[in-house]
Amino acid sequence: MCEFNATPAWIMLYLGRPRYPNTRMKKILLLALATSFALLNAAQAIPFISVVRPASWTLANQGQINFDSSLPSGVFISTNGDQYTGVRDGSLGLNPGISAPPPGDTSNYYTVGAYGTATFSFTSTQDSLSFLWGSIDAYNVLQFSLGDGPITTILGSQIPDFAGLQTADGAARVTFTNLLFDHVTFSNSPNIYAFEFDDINTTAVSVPDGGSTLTLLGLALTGIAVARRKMSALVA
Ligand SMILES: [Ca+2]
Ligand SMILES: [Ca+2]
Repeated sequence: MCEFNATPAWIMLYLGRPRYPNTRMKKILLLALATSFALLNAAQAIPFISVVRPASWTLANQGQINFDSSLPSGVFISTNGDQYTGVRDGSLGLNPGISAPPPGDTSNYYTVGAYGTATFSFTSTQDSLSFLWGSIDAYNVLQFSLGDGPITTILGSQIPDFAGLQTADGAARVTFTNLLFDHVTFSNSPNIYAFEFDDINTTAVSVPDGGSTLTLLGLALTGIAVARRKMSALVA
């Protein structure tokens, strides 16, 4: 298993640039910025990525979303593209130049073709995504977003131990955590074939007030208001 956590460069650059001569004011600004970053970090989804390659796969009807049975409640798929984007029977084997079933997968799997996208939407906010990604291609694109909020994009080439193979060594169960999202889009960039996957699991966030976005927004606004009050007290 490997783990990876991206570090946003912008905050490091900002922290390295003293813009205010007043040391106390600068500390408060940095504290406010760090607080905002901590709040936004959860919303913007800087995910941890774990990769597992088991010795063998058991796939038929595995996972909450497996393309062999109906979608669970609260999950919707919207797709566009040509006829090569959608569910494919793994027992048909390789579709040359179009798609390859994940190694050992003779059940239905999903493939996104050229100029295709598949968006999985959830009626509740999720905080993890796990699926069999095979074969992982450098140009496969995964986009997470929460409401109309920021989008986090992960490329196949960013997956630890990326191999670019259609063998078992090129597939993996990939799990993303440390993020919040309510829809995730699978696509390719540039627009070529193929992003194949199966056996999707997610976990839902439990939010008592029914809206994590509103909760995070409220916390962020509160943090900013506190920081502004402290700044006003300083200059008064
Ligand atoms: Ca399946
Ligand atoms: Ca592939």
